[in-house]
Amino acid sequence: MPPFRPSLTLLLSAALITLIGCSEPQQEREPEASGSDNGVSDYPVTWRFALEEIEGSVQHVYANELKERIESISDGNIELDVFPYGSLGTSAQLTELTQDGSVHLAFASPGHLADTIPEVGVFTLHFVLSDHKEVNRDLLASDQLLDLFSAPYAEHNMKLLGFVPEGWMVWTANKPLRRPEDFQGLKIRTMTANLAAEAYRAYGADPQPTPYSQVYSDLQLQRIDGQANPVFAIEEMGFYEVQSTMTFARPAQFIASVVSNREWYEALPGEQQQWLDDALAKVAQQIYRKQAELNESRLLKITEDSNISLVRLTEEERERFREASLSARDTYVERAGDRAENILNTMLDMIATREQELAGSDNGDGY
Ligand code: 6CS
Repeated sequence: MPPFRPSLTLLLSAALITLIGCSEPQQEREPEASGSDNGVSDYPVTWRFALEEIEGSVQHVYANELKERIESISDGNIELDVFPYGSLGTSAQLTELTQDGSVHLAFASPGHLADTIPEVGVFTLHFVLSDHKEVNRDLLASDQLLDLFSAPYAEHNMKLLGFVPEGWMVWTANKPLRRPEDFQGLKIRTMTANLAAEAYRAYGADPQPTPYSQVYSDLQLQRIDGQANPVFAIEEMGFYEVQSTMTFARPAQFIASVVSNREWYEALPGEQQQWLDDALAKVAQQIYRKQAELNESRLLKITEDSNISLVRLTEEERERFREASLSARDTYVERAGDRAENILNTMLDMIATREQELAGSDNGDGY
């Protein structure tokens, strides 16, 4: 049994009321000061960091690493309070809490966030990223990529602090999904943003946008036929218990963004902003390896604990999905506009250029 079950509504409501009750009303509220007016801070200061995933997840590993680093760099002057999924709210609620300053830092996954910031829907498209590990790692860590997204986030009162790779999306269902035709009419759970459904609509599926906390029960009750998530999440959320097959097609990596309230970040005293930036940079260097290790060990656990079938698509099979996926790019551009088109084209150029530079080097991205 996974350590989490989805009946969270009461728990979430209570926690939200407590947290919001601590804040002033949104319209009258200044961003919470982290130091005094004269630049001298009253230490220690506590920052709240909200996660979209439960304890043991990639986001939790990231947050613990950040906590250790920030508390050490600041010599204990900053304390980071980490709130795993289930303690504050759904992804959409966490974004609201960040925008109004109730939490200082949070994860915001594009599959949910694209209803607020349509441009991030690019990360829900299939076959955009490379099969080459270094290409993806360099892309996600690049300032050029962050610059492309900083204005869209800022317009929604969020500061984009980084993109975090969490592993390839793996499809689970009660049958193998080897061809786009296998998706015909399939009720596949997607993350809640409208754009997140488009990649699967392109295969003829019947997407079912659903909050993360509801996926297990919807699979169990067969209200949905399948879902997509990285391996570590399939393990810790127990999805493998209620599905017969995992199909590995490497259509997209699960990419999360780390954000803060923009006004809060900009009002941070200089030394605190520096500590945060330094700690984020250190964690960014480690997380790619850590998520890969976590995904590998969780796959082992799934295969030890169950008889689930693992289906790995051939390159020919993947190519059929790639071709079928391309129409979703047009929908993305139509819905998200010119800035989104520029983002997609720039990313494709950056990936192609880096792939050429690394041509011939054997660096497949297993996870
Ligand atoms: O599928 C989801 O909704 C979630 N999956 C992961 C791996 N992280 C957060 C997200 O909300």
